[in-house]
Amino acid sequence: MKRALITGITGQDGAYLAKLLIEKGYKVYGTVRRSTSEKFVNLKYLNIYDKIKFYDFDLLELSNIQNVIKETKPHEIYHLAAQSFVPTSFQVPIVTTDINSLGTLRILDSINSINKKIKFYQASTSEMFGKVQQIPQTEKTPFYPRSPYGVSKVFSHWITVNYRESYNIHASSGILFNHESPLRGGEFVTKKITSSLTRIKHGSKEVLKVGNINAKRDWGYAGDYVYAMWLMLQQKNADDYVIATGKTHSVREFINLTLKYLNFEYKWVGQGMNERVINLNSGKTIIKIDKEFFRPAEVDLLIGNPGKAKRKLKWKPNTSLKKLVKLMVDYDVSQIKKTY
Ligand code: NAP
Ligand code: F7E
Repeated sequence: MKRALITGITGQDGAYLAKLLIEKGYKVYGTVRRSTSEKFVNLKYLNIYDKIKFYDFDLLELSNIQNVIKETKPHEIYHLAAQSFVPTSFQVPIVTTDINSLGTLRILDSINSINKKIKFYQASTSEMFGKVQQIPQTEKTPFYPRSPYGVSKVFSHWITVNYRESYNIHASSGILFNHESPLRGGEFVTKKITSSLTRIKHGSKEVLKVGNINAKRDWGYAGDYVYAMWLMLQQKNADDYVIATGKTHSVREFINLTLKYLNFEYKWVGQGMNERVINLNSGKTIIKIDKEFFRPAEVDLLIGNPGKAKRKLKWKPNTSLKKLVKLMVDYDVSQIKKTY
């Protein structure tokens, strides 16, 4: 039986990847940072909580990382844990760097000293492209990160390449573009939009406040993307791959798709910081622009070319943005119905 260790199993990707690996017959071990509040919502939602063995773990603690690897003896490590929210990385850049950059190095160095045969997946990101130097972005596009998060991931990306080339470790880096799902963290823009507009549709008086609605992202579905992670570790040779849909849409377009799916009659009015959305049935403003949600430096446009993954991994995205919106809103509606 193959053993896989997933760091960050309580996050969005950790949950979908754990489900995939369990279905493939793996014994799955998951790392968890202690906290006083409930952490297992995603794993319980996917009905896999009792199939996973959990280990206390923090990327800041080298001996803890080494002990978990020694105890679980994994064939594959999927390193998904990170401080992954870009705005937070501007607030806590040093902690972000320690977790994301040095945390990755701590794992790679542990693999190198404990068992070089362990295969390693690094969760790299399109945020490394930042102020894009080429459209669309490929594995060869130069990086120009625009946040401490992006910079921290450039380090973890290159240290993965370096350990692969220096010590012959099967270490692959997936340069994943934004991917979303019903289990996406609540502060990311897609989930913030679908959950808030769903509540408003069901009677909430709140106003959805957003930042730069003209930013464009290449959004895919997390369920499709974790399959690419697994494929990377099944290849004879480790390598780096862009995982993306090849299509880009603005935050404004994502809002429009959500409003339409929820059957709102609405109108955009005003301009710039005064732009807003009015619900034509109630006459009330339901979406506003708020400067609080703008970033010190923005990534304006991301669009990936997944050609290499298509050719070499035989991977392709299967979920359109419209379908993704449907998946997310349907889940948000089911949560509201469960509450009342
Ligand atoms: P996520 O939902 O934010 O999950 C992050 C996970 O990391 C959580 O389980 C979190 O645990 C854990 N973690 C954070 N700090 C830690 C620490 N110091 N020690 C141990 N665990 C820690 O992220 P995701 O969306 O699933 O993304 C997975 C990975 O892919 C991340 O590395 C992210 O940077 C990267 N990525 C994501 C995307 C995307 O669009 N989703 C795209 C490209 C790359 P807690 O539950 O304790 O917070
Ligand atoms: O922002 C704009 C915001 O926070 C997307 C992480 O998983 O994907 C994610 O990073 C865009 C940005 O994701 C709001 O300015 C407007 O341009 O959903 P996000 P992200 O920053 O792209 C990458 C690939 C990762 O690796 C990261 O870990 O939306 N935006 N208004 C807003 N963003 C947020 N969060 N909230 C708003 O109100």
